[in-house]
Amino acid sequence: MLEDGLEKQEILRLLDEKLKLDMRYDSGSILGSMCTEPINLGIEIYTKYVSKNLGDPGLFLGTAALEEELATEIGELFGGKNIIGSFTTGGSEANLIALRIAKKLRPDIKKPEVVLPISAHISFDKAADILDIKLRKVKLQNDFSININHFESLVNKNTCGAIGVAGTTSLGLVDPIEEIGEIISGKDIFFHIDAAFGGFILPFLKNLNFTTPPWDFSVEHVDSITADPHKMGMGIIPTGGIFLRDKSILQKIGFEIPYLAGGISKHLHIVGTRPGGTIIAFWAIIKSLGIKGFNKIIQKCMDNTSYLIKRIREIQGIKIPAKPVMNVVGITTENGESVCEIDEQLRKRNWLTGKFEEFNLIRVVVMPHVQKAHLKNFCDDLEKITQNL
Ligand code: 0PR
Repeated sequence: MLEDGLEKQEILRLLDEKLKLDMRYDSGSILGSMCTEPINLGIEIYTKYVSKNLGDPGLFLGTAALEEELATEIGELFGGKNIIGSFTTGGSEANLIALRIAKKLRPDIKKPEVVLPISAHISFDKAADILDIKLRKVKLQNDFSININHFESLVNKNTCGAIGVAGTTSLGLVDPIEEIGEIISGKDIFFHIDAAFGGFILPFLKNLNFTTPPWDFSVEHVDSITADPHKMGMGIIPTGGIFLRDKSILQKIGFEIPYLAGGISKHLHIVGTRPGGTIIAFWAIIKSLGIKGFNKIIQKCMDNTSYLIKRIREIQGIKIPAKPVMNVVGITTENGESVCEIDEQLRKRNWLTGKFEEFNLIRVVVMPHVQKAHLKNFCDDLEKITQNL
């Protein structure tokens, strides 16, 4: 540490220099991220309220009430009524909270198990490791949809939780939530939906008349949903969210913190100190965009997604492994050869997509920062690469 502090100008100069290494969303190269640039109003509001701490909600009663209001509003967007919810550091924390709930609600099970598709996000492996839960992974079929019979066969007397994904990390697909609901019906199994990515796109796709399978609280068996503002919600990093149908869960298994300056409080979170600014910013983002604003953003992403799909279908040697439901597009080889060489060549040309070796696919996420011109350049390069393989 320096003896004397630096002048602001010098600090800004140093940071500019050091952060040159970082990529920018607007560079056009980032085609594999699920995050994007938040809208300006969100950034402004976040900076204004940066010191609010919901780890001690009694000190920030206004912010706490605003969080409640926002969660109810989002619960309604997700087909529920009087939904309670809370904002997290992201989807991983929300999924960890959900698995903890599943385990805690079934103290009678000595060796708890959770059934989930193999395509579920790695955060469930982390959560299971921390909570000592055994994961039972459901196989996928050739078209990357889950094998529902396999799902059913994995449910047993030790199953405390079932997971469905609405917007898979690799392909943006939506699991058959109603069918999973039927399988676990009447079995006292907690049913959690991971819509970390899909949560803030599926309701708007429905408005825009895209085909969207049922995935939310409108399916009666669904107990909780993860949905992240910092993905398609255009929110500030970090903002994730967990939404619950049953209000009594917080009282039943929340952690009680007795010594807070603002007074006793109960929460389901892993973190203690918790940003209020990101939540206030998301409240403002939702108010500012409204349904129409979100529809517009999603329409643009889907137009670009259609363009990308069309171009990929015209390129020999590669294909789309599964029909995209949302703005996530997989690319795989026509003859089943590894995508690693294509991925390497793309990286050499500064294209930053995602590679999923277990499914042999390259993933493009057509986020709001992705422009059609970027996709055109990307596809032109992809064409050259595949021609020379
Ligand atoms: N659930 C799903 C379905 C996800 O796709 C993710 C993250 C999570 C949960 C966990 O969310 P947090 O990362 O907020 O804890 N999916 C992205 C992924 O793994 C995360 C990501 C984001 C990766 C931006 C790269 C990136 O540039 O692809």
